[in-house]
Amino acid sequence: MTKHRTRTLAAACLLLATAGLAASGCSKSEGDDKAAAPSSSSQDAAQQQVTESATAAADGCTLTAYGAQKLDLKNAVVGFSQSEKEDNPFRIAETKSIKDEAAKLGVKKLLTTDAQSQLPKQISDIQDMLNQGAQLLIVAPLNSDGLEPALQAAAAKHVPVITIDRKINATSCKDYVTFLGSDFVKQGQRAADAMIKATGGKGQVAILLGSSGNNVTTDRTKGFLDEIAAKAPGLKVVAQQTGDFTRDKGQQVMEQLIQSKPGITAVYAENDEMGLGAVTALKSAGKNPGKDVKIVSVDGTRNAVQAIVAGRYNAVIESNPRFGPLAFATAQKFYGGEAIPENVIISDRAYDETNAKDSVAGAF
Ligand code: GZL
Repeated sequence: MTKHRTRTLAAACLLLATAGLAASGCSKSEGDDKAAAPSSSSQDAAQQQVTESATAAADGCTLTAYGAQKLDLKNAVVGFSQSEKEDNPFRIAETKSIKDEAAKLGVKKLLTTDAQSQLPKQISDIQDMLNQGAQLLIVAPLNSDGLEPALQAAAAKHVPVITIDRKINATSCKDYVTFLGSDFVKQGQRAADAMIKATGGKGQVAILLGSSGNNVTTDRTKGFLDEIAAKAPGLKVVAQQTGDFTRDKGQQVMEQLIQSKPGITAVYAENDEMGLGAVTALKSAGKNPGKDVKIVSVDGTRNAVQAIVAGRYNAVIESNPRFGPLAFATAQKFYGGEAIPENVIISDRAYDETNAKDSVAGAF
C-alpha cells in the first residue's frame, strides 16, 4: 500500500476510533469475512469497519476547502434523505441506524425524508430540509446522476453533503464531502465465488438485476460477470433482467424465467429481496430452491440468512446498511478540521451453510 493510502487509511481509522467504532477493522483486508462471524450482540454487529479509503485530492476534503462553517452537532439541525421506501430491510436498517446515532449523540434535530424511489421527490425532499434549516445533509442517493438541483441548493447555503450507500457522479469536496459505502464490484466477485462453490462451476445462471441508473447495479453485475468469465466458463449466464430491487418484481421475473428458460440451475439476485421473491416463484413451480436451483444474493437480511439455515438458499454477501456511527463520526472529524477521504469503503461479511446458523444474529 502506498504511503499516501496508508495515511488516508490511518485518517479513516482515526475517524472510527473517535466515534468509538471498532478500529480493528481498519487493518481488515477486503477479503472474505465469513470466518469473522459477528459477535452475538447486535450493537457489535452494527459497527461498520473501514476497509480502505481512497482520496483523489492530496489529503482529502477539509472544512476550509469545502467552504463550510464549523458546527457543533449537538446544536445542529441535520437532514437525512432516504431514497427508497422502507419495505426493504436494507432501507429500514439504514434509516434506523441514522436515527439511533443521532439520538445517541444528542443531535438537536434530525429531519428525515423518504423519496419513495422517485428522483424528483428526493430533490424536493432535500430542498425542503434546507428550507427547514438543515445545516448538514446525509444523503442516500437514489441514482448516480440527476441530484444536481439539490446539491446546488445545498452549496448555495454552504451546507455540507455526506453521501452514503450509493456513489454519485459529482465533484468530491465541492458537491459532496465524501462517499461512505461498500465495494460493489467486490460484492459481485464474492457472489460469483459463492455461486461457483454452490454449483461446482457448471450450469445455467439467471441474474436478477437491481434498479437501473445507479452504480450498485452496474458494479455488482460487472464484478459477477468478470469473475464467472475468469473462473467458471462452465457457468452460462442465460438471462439478465431487472427485478428493481423488490421482492414482488423479483418473484414476477423469476416466474417468467422458469417458463422461458427451464434449464436454469442457479440464480444470482443483486439483492436479498429479489432472491427471496425468486425462492417463492421456484417453490410454486415445484422446484427445490437451494438444492436443484442454487440461490446467491447480496445484502445480509435476516430473512435471507435464515433461508440458508433452512436449506432454501446458498449464500449471501453482506452490504452493511448501518451507516449511522460512521456517518456521524465522519461529520465530527470534518467539523474538527480533519481531511476526509473521498471514498470510505466499509467491509462486508458473507454467509453460507458453514456459518449462517451461528451468525444470523448479525443480519438485519
Ligand atoms: C446498496 C443499496 C441497495 C441494496 C438494496 O448500498 O443501494 O439498494 O443492496 C437496495 O437492497 O435496494
